[in-house]
Amino acid sequence: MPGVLTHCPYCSLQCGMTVTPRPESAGGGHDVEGADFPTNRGGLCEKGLSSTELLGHPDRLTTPLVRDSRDEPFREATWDEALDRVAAGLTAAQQRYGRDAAGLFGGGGLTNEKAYQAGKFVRVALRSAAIDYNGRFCMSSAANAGIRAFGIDRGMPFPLADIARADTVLLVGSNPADTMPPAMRWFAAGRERGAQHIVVDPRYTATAVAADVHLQPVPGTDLALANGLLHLAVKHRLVDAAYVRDRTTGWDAVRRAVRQYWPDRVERITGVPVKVMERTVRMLAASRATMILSARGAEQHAKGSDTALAWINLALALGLPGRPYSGWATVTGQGNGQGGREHGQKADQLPGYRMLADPAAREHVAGVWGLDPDELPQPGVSAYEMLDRLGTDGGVRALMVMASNVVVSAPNAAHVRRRLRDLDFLVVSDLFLSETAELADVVLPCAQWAEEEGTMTNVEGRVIRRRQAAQAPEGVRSDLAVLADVAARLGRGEFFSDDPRTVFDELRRASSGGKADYTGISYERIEAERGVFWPCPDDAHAGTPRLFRERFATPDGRARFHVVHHRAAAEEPDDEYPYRLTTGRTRAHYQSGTQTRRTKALLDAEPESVVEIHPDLAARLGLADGADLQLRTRRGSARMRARLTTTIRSDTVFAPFHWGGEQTANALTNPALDPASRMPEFKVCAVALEAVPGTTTTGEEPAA
Ligand SMILES: Nc1nc2c(c(=O)[nH]1)N[C@H]1C(S)=C(S)[C@@H](COP(=O)(O)OP(=O)(O)OC[C@H]3O[C@@H](n4cnc5c(=O)[nH]c(N)nc54)[C@H](O)[C@@H]3O)O[C@H]1N2
Ligand SMILES: Nc1nc2c(c(=O)[nH]1)N[C@H]1C(S)=C(S)[C@@H](COP(=O)(O)OP(=O)(O)OC[C@H]3O[C@@H](n4cnc5c(=O)[nH]c(N)nc54)[C@H](O)[C@@H]3O)O[C@H]1N2
Ligand code: SF4
Ligand SMILES: [Mo]
Repeated sequence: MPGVLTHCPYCSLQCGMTVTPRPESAGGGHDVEGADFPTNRGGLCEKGLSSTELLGHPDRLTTPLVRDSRDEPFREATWDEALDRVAAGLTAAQQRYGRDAAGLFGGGGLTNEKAYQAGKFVRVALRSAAIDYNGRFCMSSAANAGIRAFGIDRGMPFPLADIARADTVLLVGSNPADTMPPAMRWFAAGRERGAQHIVVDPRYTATAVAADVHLQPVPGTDLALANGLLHLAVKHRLVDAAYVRDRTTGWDAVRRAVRQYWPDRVERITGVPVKVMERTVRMLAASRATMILSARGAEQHAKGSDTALAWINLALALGLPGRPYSGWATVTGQGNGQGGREHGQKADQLPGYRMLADPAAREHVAGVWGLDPDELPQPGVSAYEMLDRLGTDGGVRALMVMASNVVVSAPNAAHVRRRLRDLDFLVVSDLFLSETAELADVVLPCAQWAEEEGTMTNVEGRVIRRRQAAQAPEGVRSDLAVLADVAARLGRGEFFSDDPRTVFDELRRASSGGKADYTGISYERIEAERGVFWPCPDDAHAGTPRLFRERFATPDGRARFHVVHHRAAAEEPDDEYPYRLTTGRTRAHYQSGTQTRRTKALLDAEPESVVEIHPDLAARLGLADGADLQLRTRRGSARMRARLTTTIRSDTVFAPFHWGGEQTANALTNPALDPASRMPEFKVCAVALEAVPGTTTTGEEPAA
């Protein structure tokens, strides 16, 4: 049987890959090979290369699991019984506490079709306001900033390959060498042409190693840094006055505001030397093609959206957005992180990036759905707020979790676990018994990426086809069918289909005229054109690889400056919790680790959670390399092995969040939310560190 061209199950690069079944005589299973797709050009990282191991994995769930009470073990059930229980659980909560007592928590890994169906299911089948998703923990700050400044949220307003054509690239809080390894080819190609790269990260990451300049700020100070760079741009007359005049509004107020960010002050806040800031701003202004790329390091803060706006201000003042091989972009994370935020999984949103509170949007989407607009609920609350209120007055009592492992990945995870336990009813759809699924009343085994059809929208805004390349095991079903079947049990079956193409065609109509317009994108076109970039408002439209050439998506076509000011992190170090903790990713593991901790090569590469700590700090604590470290914050504690490394600031430790149990980094993190985006402060909190007695320490007494 020939191989099938599909895409990786993991990150937003959505590398093209060919999946080929191995003959039974060779033991069965599937081979995987990088395909010559425009983003990865044959490259795959170790996660993509090992992804087919999950298809026939022995831990795979292949039958629904149910139980009558949480103290009992699960027992296997038929799909009919499981789905009856789901419908009954959701209905009982709604009858007792009102419609909004049943809800859904979705994921940015779901296909466009599933994300769309999930949003519609909650609004139409449950008629509830209670839906949000893990993208709130990922892209919400950058999305909020993009909408406010440019009038639209497409993470990258240009194709990935444009990176190779930029003369200067600044990455702030982005580590693609580990988080999107095949994308590094475009950076490397730029550097071969003589491009200069700058990395802003509290760690000297693999990405920073490959760059020319590394700025190593205190976590949570990127906003001050951006304002400081803009101050210097004004001082040295590097602002593009003609661009500011012709293409933007709001500059004067920003120019005045950044006067307070004189270099010495910014050095004191950020720890970045004035000389390095001077060099950076001159590099950014000197080239004709300059990009500023943002990611989670800058955005996952209680001031993440203002921080993104500060870097956008800098980009606008230098005249970058809309210029060839220039601009500001945010590097989306999850497989369908972009599409997942366009079709109604977000509490305040309808398909096509329409807003639920907007009467015209309600009217259009209700029309496509065949409903009266008044039947649609109003916006609900954001992801962490929903989790924080589970099982309480006014909160959700019966929850469906689809494609997220919140017990590991949500902030303040021990609290989230308690809240999940307080639910009347929890149903989790997953491929494996994740830490969250372990708490459920009903577990639904779902099909995975290579076993079904659908579309994804990659990091560039290119809509691509995920093709079926393997047979799903007997007993598993697609989320699309699950939602349609539960809707039918709720008496709303006529509104739902379980066929991806049918759902996608409806999504196209629902998106028509919206910001994320998919009207002209069909499965056939995606096939023929190797993906189509949205917006694509009709069949004759070529799609839009590059935005902002002529105008921005604001009513007057101009980009908007915003006055934004530095403020301290929600929690700063003190006597009791003297250090800063930041969190993020390692190369081998993906997110909550449900998939990659079950993959042999990846587990061998990184068998446990390791916290990075500077040797100077380790010496103060009497800690040797490899020692067990207890980390404590106001929320909880976690235990991880220490790795001594000079690549991190000596006042900060870094922990990955890929692990559960006592290694759960999110037991530590601060759920302080950004007021505009409702993003939690994953990237900085105050932490206390102690060597676990009896493990490998230096034997020295810790310094007083
Ligand atoms: N291997 C792997 N790849 C992945 C994923 C994965 O789980 N594993 N997940 C995917 C997803 S969903 C996402 S969202 C992307 C995320 O991709 P990235 O944003 O590249 O990943 P992170 O490791 O979360 O954060 C990036 C960097 O931010 C730095 N940082 C921490 N605090 C600060 C700060 O205050 N300021 C600045 N400037 N930097 C800071 C960290 O040291 C880290 O190196 O990766 C995607 N790719
Ligand atoms: N401390 C800290 N916490 C973080 C972050 C951080 O940087 N630091 N980053 C945040 C970010 S950016 C993100 S994106 C989140 C991600 O965190 P999660 O939302 O937990 O993401 P995953 O681990 O990808 O969870 C996906 C789950 O769904 C399952 N799954 C995969 N495909 C499907 C499918 O098609 N259907 C169904 N039903 N299930 C499926 C997988 O097996 C897995 O259990 O974590 C956030 N949490
Ligand atoms: S970079 Fe992302 S999409 Fe590409 S193979 Fe690795 S995990 Fe998969
Ligand atoms: Mo993410």
